[in-house]
Amino acid sequence: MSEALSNLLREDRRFPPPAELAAAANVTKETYAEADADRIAFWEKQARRLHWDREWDEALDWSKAPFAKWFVGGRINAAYNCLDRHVEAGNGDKVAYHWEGEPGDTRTITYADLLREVSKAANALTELGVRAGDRVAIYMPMIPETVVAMLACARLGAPHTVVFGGFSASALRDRIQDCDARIVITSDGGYRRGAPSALKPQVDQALTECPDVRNVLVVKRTAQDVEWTEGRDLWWHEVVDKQSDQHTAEFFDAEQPLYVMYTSGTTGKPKGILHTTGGYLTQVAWTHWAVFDVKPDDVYWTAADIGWVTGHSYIVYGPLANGVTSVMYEGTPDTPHRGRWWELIAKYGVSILYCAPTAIRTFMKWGEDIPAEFDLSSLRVLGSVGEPINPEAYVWYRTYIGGGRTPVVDTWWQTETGGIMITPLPGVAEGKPGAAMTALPGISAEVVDDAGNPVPNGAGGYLVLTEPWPAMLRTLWGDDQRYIDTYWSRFEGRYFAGDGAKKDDDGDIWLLGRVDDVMNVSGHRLSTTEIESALVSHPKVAEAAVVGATDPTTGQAVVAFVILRGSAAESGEEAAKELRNHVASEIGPIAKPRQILVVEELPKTRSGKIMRRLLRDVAENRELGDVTTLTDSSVMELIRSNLSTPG
Ligand code: 6R9
Repeated sequence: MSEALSNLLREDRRFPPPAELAAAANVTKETYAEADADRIAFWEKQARRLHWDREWDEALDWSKAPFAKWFVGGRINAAYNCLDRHVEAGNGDKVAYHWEGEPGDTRTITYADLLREVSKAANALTELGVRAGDRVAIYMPMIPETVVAMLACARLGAPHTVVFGGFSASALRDRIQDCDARIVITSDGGYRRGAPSALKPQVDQALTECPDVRNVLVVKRTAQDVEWTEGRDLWWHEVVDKQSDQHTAEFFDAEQPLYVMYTSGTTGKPKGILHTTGGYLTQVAWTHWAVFDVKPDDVYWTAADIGWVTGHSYIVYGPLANGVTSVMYEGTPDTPHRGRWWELIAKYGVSILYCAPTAIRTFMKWGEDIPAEFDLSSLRVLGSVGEPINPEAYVWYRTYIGGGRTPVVDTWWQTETGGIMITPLPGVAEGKPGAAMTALPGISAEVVDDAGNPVPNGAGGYLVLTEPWPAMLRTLWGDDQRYIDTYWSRFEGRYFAGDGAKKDDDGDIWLLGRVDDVMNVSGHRLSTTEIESALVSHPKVAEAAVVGATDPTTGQAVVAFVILRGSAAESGEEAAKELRNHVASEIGPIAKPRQILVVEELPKTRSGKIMRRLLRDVAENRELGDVTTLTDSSVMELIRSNLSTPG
């Protein structure tokens, strides 16, 4: 950690905010002082940017900490705030989404269109028996119906759980079972890399073990053949299109569950992060407006999947709550050519782009000549999310995409935090490549040592959040104890984020990656334990250890060390191939190990814990660290001598 950091801190390039942007910025330096003076009053003011049917009696009830209630007694509807109020204010003709399919088909959807579609879908879900509090699983490609389905659920007070379309049937099954969803919304498939890819077969497979699912609503996107279970499966267009496009939103308690989003933890079982309505919407709406300095004429694009929290907060809820025009793109950045993103920016006049460092590093690899062919002069703010952005990628992004003009906001947050927490503000901060800088107004962060004491400037430790915030997770679905244990037990009274961090000499925060057994591959969180359990579920595998090794493109890459069972050990190369596919089918292609190293033993401490730190050294080809706590240090020699095994 310290080595990585001292390299980072040698970075001394600085980028002051453009004068014009700073002069008209939504948020200024004074906002920090205002929030410092009264944090709760600050958030109340931001909550009033939304429409409440009834205002709250108390802004924060923290009496049962760490279980928070925000805007107690307030009544609100998220979909009403995202749609109806803009239409009622006369902005129904404003474009909500410029949607672009991968094959090049397009749809322009105004706020009025979206309200009509969401109303129809809400009526259809009601007809299917969905009531407030019921969970609905959504397993979809990046098409407008995904947003429609989410908002229809929100309108009815039925929490959605969106499962990333790249996840496998068994991952889908686990999530449906964990939150006991009775309705699944999916599509026949979507377009990826120039071809239709199927989703319905995974749903069919998952549902063989989810007997309580009553109905599957299927959007026709690719028109590929699908298996059909009569009585259970229904075409979206047959059920939704015939409905009335009028629907009156009901207002719910501010703490009505809005969604459950599953994310990897340090054990094999994914955690169902629960977000509720009033506080969540307040923070995502305000942060979207403040961090990206969003103005009424902006064209905003979060290039992420809706199946991740970034998509929930900054493709759907934040931009819609602010009545902004967004771009939504279905496919991959290199289909049909490597300039697709830049072509879209030029076509729609995108002014704000928000994406992940892994994408930026891929574009760097493809070369700056590609973006140079397109007119990117509409861009005025760039954002980064998902993992630490290395200074080279930051500077490349600013230079070749932002034309050297645009601030880059490096936004730190998590599925659990719901919205952005630590970031520079584009009209205020002097950008430092690689630093997430400071907690937003109204947010309290600290870097602490092992004993929980704040570290001085220039030192590293663990990132904690010291005060509750509006969009914080309320609990883990069905597991209050795990919520307390995971986040609130490491440091008394403070939220433990699981990230290492450092304060530089100015007191600005630099994020240094996870300190637990969670990997970050292309901005996606994967649990080492989850992949290990997938590997050992294969009959050929005796034992497995997985580490995240630094990777120039994906940030980290999955490297697995496996011990094969007796007779399987002879065919290492073949087994490695089989195991990579096995992991893909158990968890999803994103979890596929980059490398599988077949070994005869794994390094363990005396208490039997696998020493992943040493394995990471091997995977990254570094000198070995201290091995004295190993039961048998010759194990490492064995591992090294086996490194030639192809993966
Ligand atoms: C929004 C999102 C959360 C984890 C988080 C951290 C890493 C996210 C970062 C960052 C450094 C940033 N992370 N943004 N690390 N700088 N700007 O990514 O949520 O999928 O839950 O991941 O991602 O390690 O703890 P999620």
